[in-house]
Amino acid sequence: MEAGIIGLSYVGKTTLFNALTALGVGTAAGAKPNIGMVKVPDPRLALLNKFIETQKIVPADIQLVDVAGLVSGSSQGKGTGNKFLAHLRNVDALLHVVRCFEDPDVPHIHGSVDPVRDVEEVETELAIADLEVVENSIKNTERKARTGDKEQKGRLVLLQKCADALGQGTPISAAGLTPEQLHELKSYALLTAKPVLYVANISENDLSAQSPLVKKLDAYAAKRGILVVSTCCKLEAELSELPESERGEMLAGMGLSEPALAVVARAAYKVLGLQSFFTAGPKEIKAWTIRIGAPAPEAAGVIHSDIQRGFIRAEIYSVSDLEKHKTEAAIKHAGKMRVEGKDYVMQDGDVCHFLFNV
Ligand SMILES: Nc1nc2c(ncn2[C@@H]2O[C@H](COP(=O)(O)OP(=O)(O)O)[C@@H](O)[C@H]2O)c(=O)[nH]1
Ligand SMILES: [Mg+2]
Repeated sequence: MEAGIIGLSYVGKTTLFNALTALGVGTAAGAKPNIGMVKVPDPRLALLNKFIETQKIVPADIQLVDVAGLVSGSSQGKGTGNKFLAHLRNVDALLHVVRCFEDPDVPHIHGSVDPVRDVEEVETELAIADLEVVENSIKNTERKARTGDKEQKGRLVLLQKCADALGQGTPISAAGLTPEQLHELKSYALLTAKPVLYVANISENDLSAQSPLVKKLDAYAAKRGILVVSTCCKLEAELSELPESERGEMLAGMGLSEPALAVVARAAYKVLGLQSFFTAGPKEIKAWTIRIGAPAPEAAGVIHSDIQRGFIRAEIYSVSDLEKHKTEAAIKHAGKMRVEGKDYVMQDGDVCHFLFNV
């Protein structure tokens, strides 16, 4: 999975990137994006390892892309242009960092902190960038549709609908399109069609996220059905620089039970409709990512296309079965090892052995 970090300048995007990746990159905004991999924390991996000895543990990973701040009006030719948005076209989800902290030492491009104004400004810029893509595609499609091509004519109607929505500042994700239409638009990689998660960057003096600024953002997000995760990026970035053994103490001092990475990763999975399943054996215990609702062969295909192609059946148990019975043999003995076929819909936390034949 790949996630892109967006927001205005000086809101804490690169600080969040550092908090999540522990890469400690400089915060000067360059032309090139910062790219880093993060391992998705999942306590179930260690739990599996309590009962199954293995050589290595492999968590799922997310690739993070951190770009420069959006410049207002630049997409209409003012300023330098939001060209760097191209780096975000292929991400699966957007983490929209919204500044909710006051700090006289950190300038705000508008001279005051106002999360809702900022969010609307960024979303307008994304809509404008998408509108440009859609308008160019309309021109191309019109040319093709003139030959009487039915498919192109249908496409033209769809693109026009997108242009109308974007022109009113409505993101594609809220334009009332059917899943089929959204699928048809995939190749245009529209930014406002991507799932979004707001990351409220809260002040180190407001770790319980109770300031009026956060509440304002929460209310706005609730109206739009968007999930908000609150985190103090600055403290989290400092936390990520500590040796693992000292992090627990700092977290406790902040009144938190887990670092931002765990919270953000979980929320990103939720927003994207994703879940995890595991494979566990003497060579490795590994977490894999699939969409909620995926049938067993699709899960097999995440491991290898051959396993999907030659799928026969899967033997499946849950992490809690292992906790209760301690070994796979005991799970089988207790009749809890399930044999599932092609139509089985995968459940979060399934531990699988796939049987296949190619
Ligand atoms: N006080 C405070 N400062 C922060 C916080 N998060 C980021 N900053 C500071 O804000 C400035 C801009 O942060 P940066 O991550 O570079 O913002 P970006 O332009 O969005 O990438 C830096 O000096 C950070 O140290 C925070 O939670 N509290
Ligand atoms: Mg930055």
